[in-house]
Order: sequence, then C-alpha cells, then structure tokens
Amino acid sequence: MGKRATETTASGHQALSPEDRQRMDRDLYVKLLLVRLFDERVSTLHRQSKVVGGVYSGVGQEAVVVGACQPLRAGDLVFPLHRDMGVFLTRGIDPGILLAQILGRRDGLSGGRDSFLHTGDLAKGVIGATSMLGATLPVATGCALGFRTLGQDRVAMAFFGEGSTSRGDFHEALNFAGIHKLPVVFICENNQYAFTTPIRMQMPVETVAERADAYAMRRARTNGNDLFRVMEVVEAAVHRARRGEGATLIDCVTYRIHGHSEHDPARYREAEEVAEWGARDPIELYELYLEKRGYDMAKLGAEVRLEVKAIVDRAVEFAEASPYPETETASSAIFLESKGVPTPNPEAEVIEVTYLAAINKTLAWEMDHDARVICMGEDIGIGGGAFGVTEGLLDLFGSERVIDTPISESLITGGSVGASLVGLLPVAEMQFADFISCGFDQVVNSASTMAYRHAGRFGAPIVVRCPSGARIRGGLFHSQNIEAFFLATPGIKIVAPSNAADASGLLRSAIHDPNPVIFLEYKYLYRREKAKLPGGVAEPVPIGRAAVRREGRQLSIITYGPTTPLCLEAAGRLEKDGFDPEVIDLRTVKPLDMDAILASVAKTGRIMIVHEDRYFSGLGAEIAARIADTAFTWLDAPVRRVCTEDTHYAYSPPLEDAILPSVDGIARVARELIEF
Ligand SMILES: Cc1ncc(C[n+]2csc(CCOP(=O)(O)OP(=O)(O)O)c2C)c(N)n1
Repeated sequence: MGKRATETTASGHQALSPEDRQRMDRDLYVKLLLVRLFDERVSTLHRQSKVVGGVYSGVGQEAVVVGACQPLRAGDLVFPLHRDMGVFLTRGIDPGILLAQILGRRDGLSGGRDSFLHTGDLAKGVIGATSMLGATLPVATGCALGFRTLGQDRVAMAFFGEGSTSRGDFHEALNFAGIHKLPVVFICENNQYAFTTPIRMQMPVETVAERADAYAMRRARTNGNDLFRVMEVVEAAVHRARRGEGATLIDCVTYRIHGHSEHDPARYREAEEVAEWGARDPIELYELYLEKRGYDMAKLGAEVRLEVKAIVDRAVEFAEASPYPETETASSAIFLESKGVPTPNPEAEVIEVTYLAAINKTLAWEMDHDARVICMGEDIGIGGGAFGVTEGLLDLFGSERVIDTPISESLITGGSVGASLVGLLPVAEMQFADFISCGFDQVVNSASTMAYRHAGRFGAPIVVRCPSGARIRGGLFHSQNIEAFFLATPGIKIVAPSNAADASGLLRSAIHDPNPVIFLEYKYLYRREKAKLPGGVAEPVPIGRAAVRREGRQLSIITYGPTTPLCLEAAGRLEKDGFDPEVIDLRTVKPLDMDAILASVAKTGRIMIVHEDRYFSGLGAEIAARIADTAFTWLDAPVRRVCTEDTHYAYSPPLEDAILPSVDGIARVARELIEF
C-alpha cells in the first residue's frame, strides 16, 4: 500500500486496565483487518465474475466505519453507505451471510432479492440503504425522532459520502434534526471524490463540516484514517445525542483507494495524490500505533491476519455453498401480512360527520387507542392542517405526536419511514397530494422496497395522507390525482375512499397495515359527503375489497373516489329512463379487487370504468387490459372509459369542467354501452 505510513495516532482510552487495553487493541485490529480482507476478497470474487452486480470497495475507509460503530450500543440503528461492508461486519453481521448477500444467494440478508448492501438486519441495528444517495438521512432522522417520542436513549447513525451532501435529502434531514435536536449522528466519509467529481466541484464551502452551520448543528472534522481520532469525535457525538443535546455532523476526511466501483480505473486522479494517500493507509497507521505500544508486530500481524483470513475463507465457503434462491421468491415479501386493526371499535353516540370530520375523528380515535400512532406534516399542529383535517390533535396529543414539520416532503415521507422502523405508526400528511412529487423517492424507493429488500423481516408501515383531486378550481398544482404515478410500484397500497364511512374505515385499516399505504382523500368530498357513525368513527374497512354501491344487471360501472357519487347520480338518471346499471366502488386502487370486477363482468357483460385520474396509463387502462385477458368472451360490448382528458388540470372553470368526467358524460357513455 504505497509508502510506509508516517503518522501516529492519539488514543483516548488511557483509563482502561492494561489487560482491557490489550484486548481492545487486538479487537480493533481484528475488526480493521476483517473489513480490509473481506473487502479485498469481494474484489477478487468480482474479478472472477462471481459477483453478479457491481462492487463498491471501501478499502482505505476502514477507520471511519470501525471507529464510528465502536461507541454504539446494541439498540442503536445504523444506515451504511454503499461501500460500507465494514459497517455490516463491525455491527456483527455474519461474514458468510453478508457474502451470500453480495453473491445473490439464498442465505443472503435479502435472499437474493437485492444486490450488495441494500439490505440489513434490524436485530443487529443495520438498515439497508437504497441506491438513492442521501436518502437514508431523512430515514435515520425519523428513527431519531421515534427514539425521542418513545423516550428511548437510542441513537441513529447515517453514513454518506461528501457527494451526497449536495442532495436535498441531506439538507432536509439536517434541518429537521437541527430544529428538534434529535439523537442522530451524521458521518460523512469524505473520500474526496463522488465517482469522478472532486469535492471542489461538489460544494462552494471548503469543508463538509461547514454545511452543519446552516442547521445550528454541532460539527467536527477529523482525520478519517486515524481510528482513534474517529472514535473520539464519534464517541463525543454519540454521548451528546444520547443525552438529548442534539445531532452532530462529522466530516471524516479519508480517501477511496479503489475506483468508484471495481469497473472504474479512476484515471481522473493524479498518481501522486494516490501515492500520498496510500502512505496514510488507516491499517498501516494502526499497526504503527501497535508497534509504538510495544507489540511484536511481526508476530501479532501474522497471527491476526491468519485468524481473519480463516474467517473470510469460511465466509466464502459458506456463501458459495449457498444456493441461488428459488425463482418464486422473486415475487414474495413484497407485502407483509396484515394482522387486522387491534384498536377497539367505537361504542360512542352516533353523530353525523362530514368526510373531513370522519378523518379527523378517526385520527383522534386511533391516536387515543394506540400510543404508536403519530402525525407528521406541514401546518398540521398549530394550524390544524390546511383543510382543518388535523384540527385539535395537537391539544389532545401534544407536539411529540403531532409534529409540525418544515416544508420538507422528503423528510416527512422519509422521516415517517424511519419512525416506523422503530415501532411507531406514522401518518404523514402532504398538504396537497400534488406535493408528494417532492417526497416521491422516499415513497417509491425507501418505503415500498423496505420489506422486499429485507426479505420480509420488517417493512415500513406508514400512511401518507394526500388531499387529492380537482373540482376546487386549484389549477395545475393543487388538483392532481396522483395514483398513476404510483400504480406501477410494487409494495405500496393505495386506498381512495368515496364516502365518509369509508374514509374512516379505510384510514383505520391503513394505519394498522404493516405496509406503506397512500391514502387518497378528496377535497371535493371533504364537506359534501356525510355519514352517521358512532363517535364519527367507522368499523375498519378491509383494504383490497370493493363494494357494490348499486346492484344492476345491464352494465357495470367501475369507479372509485370522487367519481363514485357522480356515477351513482348518473345511475339514478339511467334508472329513471328504465335502465339497470351496477355501480362498483373499488375503494382500494391497489391491490385491485379483481374478483369483484370479474363477478360483475360475468353478470352484466358490459363494462365502463370511470375515474378522475387521466386516461393515459390510468387505472382504467389496467382494468380494461385485465378484463380483456381473462374475461373477453363474457363481453357483449367494448370496454369504455370516462376519465379526465390527457391534459393538465386546467384552472378556469369552463376549462376544468370541460376536461373532467361529468354526470352527463358518464350517463351518455353508459347508455351507449347498454344500447350497443
Ligand atoms: C441520487 C443519486 N444520484 C446519482 C447516483 C449515482 N451515483 C452512485 S455513487 C455516486 C457517487 C457518490 O459519491 P459520494 O456520495 O461522495 O460517495 P462515495 O461513492 O464517494 O463513497 C453517484 C453519482 C445515485 N446512486 N444516486
């Protein structure tokens, strides 16, 4: 590894007895070498084409990962970076299982479902990252929020590269952690390059540490190749976090010895620079320290290397003997199994509530009966929500459970994911459904994949409430129906209540579902729909089950959400004209109740699908395709759709009215189909 290391290290562990000190010296040496030799062996396996995907080596960064994990306790949670095999190993994950994961084998942590380090083990306190750089930071921050809410003195720790500090997620997470002084430690493995881009092209400030200043956060900058320096600063940060004194950003200055991935020869670096950093190799530095402490390094070095090599050899043997997974498992562990709604059913006086009040009362009911339920969002506490849906909750449950957030949708969604990982049941609010675009990644990547990439051991039970839809003259960015953005993503459920009772019942089921649920609630229905319910709260409505709102024999009108009342009105008109349509309210958009749809097709042979989302690639297209696949011969007419035109949600009343499904339009198409 280049020239001989010339620096020495400082140790803050003078207080230990000589035996303990000796034990610790050796233990740390074993850890460092295990990380190095394991990492190098993975590179060798990659050269032998035994690793199916990419390999991102952490060689040169061992002191950061080993040093940072050292002060952690068993219950703390860490979020490793893509090159942090060392975090997995230091946290005690079996090297054989880790290697089986890297080789895509059955015994890997994800059972071959995902590559490399996108997985983890909650029991060992390791949560896998997605590939989306920086995305674990809001999640780690959400864990820290959860620890605070639960009154636990646990700490979350997130690792990331200096390049990732340019992502919005980094800033949203640090901002929130700064406001609430959360127990989270942000560890930057500042290895000078983000793929090919040097740090000077990445940020206008000189050091990553300075980025903390904007968030009034404690910062530290340290030599990331010096194990004891890393341990010292991280230990101080972890203690501060545990004592409730807030988060710290630690800039660990180090170097990526290999290329970005094993495919990258890293020709964009000067040989001199590589040699210079090679001379500061963290393991050689540690060996120098051991030498200075009087160890016989020829003996100790050979002994420990042999010991570690044997561990790595056994890991390779285990991983290579592990079979590839059974092919059926590619479609398993997408969803965790629901266990129903454990809170009791209301036994209160029956009152009439609007759709909006039903959601409000249901949130209050669930929060009252289950201390794990929390709410997060913009203006939901002091303001009671932009529409008043969370009115009064702050007074009832306090600011630890009704959390007003900054304008940070990625933090709201990602933080909810994190809080869910520590056992809470977060209900996030998007102020308008449209703004979920700013929290999109956390929903479609972090939340939706959590169960799958952790082989179904745990998931992300969050609810994202989305005030949706048009007809309130909101224009392009306050009227959107968002379901089509999410329909193609596995691992997410989407519900769309069309009436006040379902708004309550589906919300109850969503809160207790072990999977992420997007809860579409409709501004147009907020005050129009009403129901009489005990205490304003309904019985749980099972997710994935449609309801027949009107029985009929001639035509099936399949709809959901805000077009349901329109379809029922159209059906009433048709009835007056002597027709007999059936109206099915899907209630859940995903997973689809195909049984209910097909039962209706079998009965009527005529199908129309109505929704307020647009035609192109809307849910109607999927339903029509599925009917064509399985029930073509039952049809007596073409499948027709009535949806919003394929344009933006126009603002001016005549423009908006012209593009949305209307009662007239629904009735006209229904009639055409019946008379086909
Ligand atoms: C959001 C996002 N954009 C781009 C990429 C592609 N990518 C993968 S690693 C990488 C460089 C990361 O640099 P840094 O955060 O400094 O970490 P390092 O790889 O240096 O450890 C890039 C651009 C990605 N994974 N995620």
